Amino acid sequence: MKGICFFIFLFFGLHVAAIAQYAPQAGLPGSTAIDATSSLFVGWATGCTVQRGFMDIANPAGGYASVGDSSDALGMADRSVVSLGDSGIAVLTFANPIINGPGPDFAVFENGFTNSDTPSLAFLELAFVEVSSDGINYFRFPATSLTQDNVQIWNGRYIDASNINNLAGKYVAMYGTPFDLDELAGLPGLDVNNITHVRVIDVVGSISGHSSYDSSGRIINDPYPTAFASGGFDLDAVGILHEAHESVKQLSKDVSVSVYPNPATDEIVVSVKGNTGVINAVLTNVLGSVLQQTSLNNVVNKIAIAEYPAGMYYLLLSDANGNRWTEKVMKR
Ligand SMILES: [Ca+2]
Ligand SMILES: [Ca+2]
Ligand SMILES: [Ca+2]
Repeated sequence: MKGICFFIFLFFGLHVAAIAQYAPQAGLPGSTAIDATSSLFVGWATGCTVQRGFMDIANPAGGYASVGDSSDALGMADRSVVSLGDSGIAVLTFANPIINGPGPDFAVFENGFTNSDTPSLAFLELAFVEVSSDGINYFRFPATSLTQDNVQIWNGRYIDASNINNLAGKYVAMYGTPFDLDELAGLPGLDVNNITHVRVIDVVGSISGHSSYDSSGRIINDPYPTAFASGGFDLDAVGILHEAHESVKQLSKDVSVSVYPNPATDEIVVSVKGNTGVINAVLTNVLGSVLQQTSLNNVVNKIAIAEYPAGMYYLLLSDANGNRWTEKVMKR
């Protein structure tokens, strides 16, 4: 009998674990939602391009989503949105790269709303989130949707945020859904300490045809069809929690140089404005041993540092007129 009880306990224990719950909707204990007015935010997206999707991907003749424009995704969250439509895409850029600090590093805002009767449920439109450190190669946060896929979400049906992980739109308006770059650390081709682009891709949400899938191959069920001008994911804002310190200095009267990110992992970027000649760059370790010497001929120059051990380095810049500048750079 004792053995059977243990077996039953084990069975149900495992069953509960199998329907693992994530953080609940904003305002509930344990939620990871970040209020738009939080002092944790150090910046907001400064650039956005949008590729709209159809209002209904199954009926292209109906036309594209059209509410708002890309400028609605810039600056602090404010409930002004750009609607992406089914499978629509937004690419966000930033004044300074996003880096992987402790905990979440940026948050995405949509305009969902809670069910007034049941605060754990909300009308949510979801989107995949991807990041890039070169604007070419994008890496997706592994998304999870444990919402049932038997009954299409739409009129009178809401989503429980505790079934959703790593999908933008998990939290209601003015509450950011957080993303932690640590989850993507170590992927070849991605420098989590130099994220220059965030890409948001609408989840279609249909459970039959044109479906979008989570990282485990489950159908993601979210409101479908949304065949109106504000269809699909409504992007309000992307807030930065950890950004690279960018050091901008005047090398001479005419020439300014900025070095970022700092700390850096794979490469240091040196951008030169107003340059009228070649700038010489020397990278040394703390003992002054020269590791690299290069001429910076471009507006944006990259110095590879992946092969060096973590620690402090010096970047010495000089021009033909004898102007000199030294920057301390931390390698992670
Ligand atoms: Ca982080
Ligand atoms: Ca959708
Ligand atoms: Ca906005």
